[in-house]
Amino acid sequence: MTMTIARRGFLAATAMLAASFAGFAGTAHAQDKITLRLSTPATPTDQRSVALQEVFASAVSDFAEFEGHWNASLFKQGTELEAIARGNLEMSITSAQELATIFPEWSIFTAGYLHRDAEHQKKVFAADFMEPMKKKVEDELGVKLLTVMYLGRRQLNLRMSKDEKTVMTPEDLAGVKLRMPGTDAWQFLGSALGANPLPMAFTEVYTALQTGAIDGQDNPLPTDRDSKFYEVTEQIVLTSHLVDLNYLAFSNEVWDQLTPEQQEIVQKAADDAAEQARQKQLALEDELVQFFKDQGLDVYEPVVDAFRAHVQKAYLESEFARDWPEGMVDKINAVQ
Ligand code: KDO
Repeated sequence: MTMTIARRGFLAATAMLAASFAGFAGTAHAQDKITLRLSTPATPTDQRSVALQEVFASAVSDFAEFEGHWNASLFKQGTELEAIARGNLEMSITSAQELATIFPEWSIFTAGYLHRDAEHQKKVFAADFMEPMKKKVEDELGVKLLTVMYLGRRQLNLRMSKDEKTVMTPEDLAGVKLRMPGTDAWQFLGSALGANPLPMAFTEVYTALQTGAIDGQDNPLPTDRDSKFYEVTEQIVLTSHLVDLNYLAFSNEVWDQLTPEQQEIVQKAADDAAEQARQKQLALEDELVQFFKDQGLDVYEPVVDAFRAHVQKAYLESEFARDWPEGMVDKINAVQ
């Protein structure tokens, strides 16, 4: 069942009419619930999706029906924020890169080697200095960022064998066609790493690796396993170039129609789901190196300091950095 807030009154009235014609009353309970449709390119087995289905859906079930639309089956990757703003969608798992297409200051969180780890990411999101940035997204886009979801440390994953191509420094990536998701901020990260970035939607990556349309892609290890990229690649280079995150985005219009108690439940459900997913992603990141080795892939560390220096220099000298709020990098670094 698909029901947006705007259509709720109409549908509830229709349901009541149908019930009275059928000669019984009080059967419209399911229709009274708000439907919370979430659209994401993530698979249903991604730990963030699992936590939303297991934790979030049940916590809000007294007054809302959570409907997850995975594999970009409802909206294409990158179009979800606009869909929420227009009242066509209630929730998404958005990224700083997507937010940066509308609010350039969010590109600060697209910079490589900025967040130190999952805990740092969580504390930064909760910091006071984030309030004006979150408020602007609410006021100007009508999107509430409920919580931060840990995606994991992004690693390079290439089709070529290590014998064909060993990657130790950014120079070794010269000429490598590296798929990055489709926004400027993502493309910039690809070039900052030393590669030739190529924009492509997440749902097309497996086939592109299989056919050789691209030489590689970058994602955290849990995603590489979940989307079976290991079946069509030969090596993983542990650059850890981005401690990646997503934000659980929620329609402000829907939020405003919830009671304060319901808002509290939704907020807690979001935080609890994010925490479950965070812990599972972290555990998977530890376990999966061996899994990929068992699948016959080479998994190794490059000279991470060389990547860090190259990437940080590229960002600090970039156009992006001009849009970052004054002193924000220092504030982020100071969060312990
Ligand atoms: C991807 O397209 O590589 C990416 O990892 C980008 C993230 O911001 C996020 O959208 C993610 O895909 C999807 O949730 C699929 O896991």
